[in-house]
Amino acid sequence: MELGEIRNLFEEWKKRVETSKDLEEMRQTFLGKKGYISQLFREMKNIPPERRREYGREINLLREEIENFIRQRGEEIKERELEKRLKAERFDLSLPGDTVLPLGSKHPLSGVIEEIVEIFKQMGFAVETGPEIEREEYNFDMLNIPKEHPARDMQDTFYVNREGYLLRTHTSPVQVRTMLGRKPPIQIIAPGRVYRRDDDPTHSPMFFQVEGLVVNRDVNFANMMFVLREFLRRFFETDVPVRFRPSYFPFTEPSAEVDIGCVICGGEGCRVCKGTGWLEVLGAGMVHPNVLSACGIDPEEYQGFAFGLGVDRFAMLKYGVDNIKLFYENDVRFLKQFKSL
Ligand code: FA5
Repeated sequence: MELGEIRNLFEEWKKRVETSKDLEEMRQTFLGKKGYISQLFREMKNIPPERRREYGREINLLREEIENFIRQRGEEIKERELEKRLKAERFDLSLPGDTVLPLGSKHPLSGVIEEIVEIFKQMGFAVETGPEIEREEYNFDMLNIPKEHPARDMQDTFYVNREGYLLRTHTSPVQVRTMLGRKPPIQIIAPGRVYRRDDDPTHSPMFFQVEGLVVNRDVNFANMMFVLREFLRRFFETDVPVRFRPSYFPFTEPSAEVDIGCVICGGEGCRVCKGTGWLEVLGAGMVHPNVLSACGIDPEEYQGFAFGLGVDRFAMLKYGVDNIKLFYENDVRFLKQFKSL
């Protein structure tokens, strides 16, 4: 074939190259080993020697032109094809992946503890903590419960394998630790786990309490009633019926137990409130002078009130749960219901 014909062919190809496949075909046809350009070079021997130089130059020019065209069109095609692919394969980064890991949720008791702590913080209380393996002295003796005193039987205790230590039966030893550690004014709460040999639908061997302690000059029982009523109103977000019953704790005098109207049955009487319509949710009272003295605080100068509430009971009432065990069995079907916490 003549150079002129090949140039014409090139012009025709130029018009119809659309894809990178076409372009590759074109490259083979013109620039490949058996392509037109090689053929033209092979014809060289049939060209009269005086024309060869000129002939060679022309072929090279044509080859360069073809190479340039292929490079340029190649880039265009690549860009167009990429754009097309990106359009077709749009990634939606907001779609969930194939293997969505199940998302956990906050345990209802954790949620309730956080809520209780938040309410007391808003009322000016600071947060304290104490150990779960506690000194017997702090759990009992310094709280005005001497050894052999029948009051120790009120809280059936788990003892540990070390003389003088036990699993704390209430959060009240944090009162002792706080008073030993600093001088009044004191206004603290202490959330934490406690342990007792108890087991029924409203009693668990391990449960949660939040202790409260206020010590200052001129603190009285009415202050305590106000704080507790206000807390209950904020926690249940309604004016729940509250009653203060005279009671006995060795570490407070006078003492009270606080009940709220059973929200499970609306006060009609059910399994949870044992038919009474009321549920005991906390113990409270004025800190006994013996306790203040044992902790180095002069009872003539200072008074205090204290309270201890059962977190599990609060959670049961808030969410209408009729068996405390549900909080500890980790049944996902139960826990899932508290996803919004
Ligand atoms: C006490 O533990 C006192 N330390 C509370 C206190 C503190 C009184 C400061 C005065 C001053 P009580 O044993 O009543 O008191 O327990 C307090 C609350 O814990 C109860 O009202 C109840 O709501 C909850 N509670 C008691 N035993 C269990 C249990 N086994 N399971 C779940 N909740 C319980």
